[in-house]
Amino acid sequence: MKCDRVWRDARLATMASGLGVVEKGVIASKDGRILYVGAEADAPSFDAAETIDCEGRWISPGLIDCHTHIVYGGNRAHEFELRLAGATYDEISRAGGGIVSTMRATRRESEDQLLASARKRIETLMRDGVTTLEIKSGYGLDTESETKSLRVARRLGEVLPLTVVTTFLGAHALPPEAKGDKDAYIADVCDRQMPAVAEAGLADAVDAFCESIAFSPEQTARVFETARRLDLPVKLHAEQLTTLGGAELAARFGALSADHLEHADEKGVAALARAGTVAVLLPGAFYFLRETQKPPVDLLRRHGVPIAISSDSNPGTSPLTSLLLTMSMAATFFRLTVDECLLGVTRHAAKALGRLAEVGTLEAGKSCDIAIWDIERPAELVYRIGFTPLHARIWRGR
Ligand code: DI6
Ligand code: FE
Repeated sequence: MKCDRVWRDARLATMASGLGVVEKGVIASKDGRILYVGAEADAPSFDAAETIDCEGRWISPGLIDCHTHIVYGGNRAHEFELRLAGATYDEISRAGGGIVSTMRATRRESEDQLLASARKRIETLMRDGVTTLEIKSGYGLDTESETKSLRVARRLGEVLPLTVVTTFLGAHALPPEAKGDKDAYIADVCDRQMPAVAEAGLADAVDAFCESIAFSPEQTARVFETARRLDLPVKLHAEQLTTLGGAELAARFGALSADHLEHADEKGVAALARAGTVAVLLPGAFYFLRETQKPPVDLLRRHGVPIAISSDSNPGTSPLTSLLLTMSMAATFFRLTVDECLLGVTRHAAKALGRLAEVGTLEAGKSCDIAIWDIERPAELVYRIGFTPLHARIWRGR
């Protein structure tokens, strides 16, 4: 069988069902896609331009970080100091800090500046084996700055060797010029921002922050109806701080994912299960905000909702740029198993992005995005804190 590259003598975690382990496995790639994956004993003979001996190392699908706000201006280290001195996230937001302070910095910076700072953070994620990354807007909060942020996200996907999936999050917070009128701002999101974003092909999905401190379920539904008209799939920041019915709302619109979910109840979880919506858990925000309410992992398991986990990389509530550390947090705080953590950054994360046909498992026909690890057992990927055992990261066969 003619192909470009062969990785042999590997232990595969294909993630095709559970970990999907194959001992003495082999992967062959052609034109950036997986041509063959499976046991060496069953493999055809390959005529490869290059053969790599993995010496028994583990190979997993390239990791997928399916929820980030990684393009932004400035940072919020000063607010962190205020919080250490006793201020709460809420108090800081109401005093003009929080998301709005990042909005000011993001509006001020040029595309090149935003690109340069995001690039460093993404390169850090890539050292953990990340090959697919979702990036949300939501720090521009007007047409000009939202499209600017999404253009930067698209450019990052062109200049870096990884796949970038973009999400329009205009309904993230209220900008000061809206003067407290949330309905008028949502009208701007629906009538101007989202059509401009869709027209320019800048977003692969639409998200909103449905929360007492952000937008109501009714306002979120308006955003989703507009997305539906523009043929864009939706996802939702739901039930992070309070139970508002965001999970059911997301399910009603057939959302790809509902994210956070610390305060989701059984009705919400059952609705996600029926809709096939992925639950994305974000332990970095839980850690950084010192939350105590954990997401309802047992309910999610019982109802068979696929669980993804993600860094939520953002300057205010999760300044986190390691997906391996995110897995460790998901295991330690939320008691996810090793298999659940690994599924959460591969197969289920791909599903949360609507990309499972393309990435997320080692299967013939998919993009040849793989991570090769210097480990003895998969648990090492979850167990270590602040160490990356990545041996090599392959994106589209290279
Ligand atoms: N939920 C969050 O935790 C972040 N955004 C969101 O919708 C907060 C982002 C920030 O504080 O900058
Ligand atoms: Fe988020």
